[in-house]
Amino acid sequence: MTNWKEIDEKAKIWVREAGQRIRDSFESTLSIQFKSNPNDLVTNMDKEIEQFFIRKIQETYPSHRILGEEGYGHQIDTTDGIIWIIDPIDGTMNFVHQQRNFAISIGIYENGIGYIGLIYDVVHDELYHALRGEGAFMNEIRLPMLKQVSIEEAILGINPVWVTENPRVDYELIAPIVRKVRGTRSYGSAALECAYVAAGRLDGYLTMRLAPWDFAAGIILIEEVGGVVSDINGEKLDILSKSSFFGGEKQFHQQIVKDYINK
Ligand code: 2AM
Ligand code: CA
Ligand code: CA
Ligand code: CA
Repeated sequence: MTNWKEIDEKAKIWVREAGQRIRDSFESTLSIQFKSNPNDLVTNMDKEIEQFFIRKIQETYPSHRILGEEGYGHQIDTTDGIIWIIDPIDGTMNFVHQQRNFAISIGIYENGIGYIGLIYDVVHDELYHALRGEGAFMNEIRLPMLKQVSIEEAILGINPVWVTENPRVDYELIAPIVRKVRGTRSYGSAALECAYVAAGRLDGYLTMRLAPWDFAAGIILIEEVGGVVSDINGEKLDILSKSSFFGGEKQFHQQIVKDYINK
């Protein structure tokens, strides 16, 4: 039997320690590089923090595997065993430009089932965390179950790029949703947006392009407060694949998928 409580305690200590390292780094000069294009940034801190987690995990749990955005973990193509899915800094552009609105995101899965979700808002020292079956918390405060919300009363997290011409989705599909909801917000960190859904600050978060490390923790948090997570078509997410993502309050989620996507 896996001792999830023990893993959870260790993971929280490491996340807070990593957060301290990031806060300390604000004093020093960042080294910034481009990845796939000039808007796709990575810094020395993204890499250092991922390597920090890999060292901790391998020292303590040598049989666990690690999937990290920056590629220092393992090559993973099956969900067997325990896998830590890590985004060392989610919202790197915010980290570079704003020194806020970014998070450390860690989801821990066993045989494809999510057990632990941690999203740490480093600057605000707010740790959103969930343990399968035990509920979700922000620091020590338990997050209440989500309350039913209609489309007209909902706030949706969405990047405006999805209502412009783009290769991933017909924007005429998305624009009516944006027009119908009470309001939209875009924070630039998928993990934080998922945490905000779990905390009831957003009623949903919709995006056409995410990777496993962006949503691995968020799925667990949202589900622990009764929310629903799927791809844009309402289909189950594959935890090892990039895809579209839609997480939110159950009634809101169902209504959007039925009336606007699969109409
Ligand atoms: P990152 O900062 O870890 O790269 C910004 O809207 C959000 O999308 C962030 O969570 C960002 O994560 C993520 N993101 C940025 N580029 C992406 C890409 N090419 N594919 C998927 N997600 C991306
Ligand atoms: Ca990135
Ligand atoms: Ca990310
Ligand atoms: Ca990242």
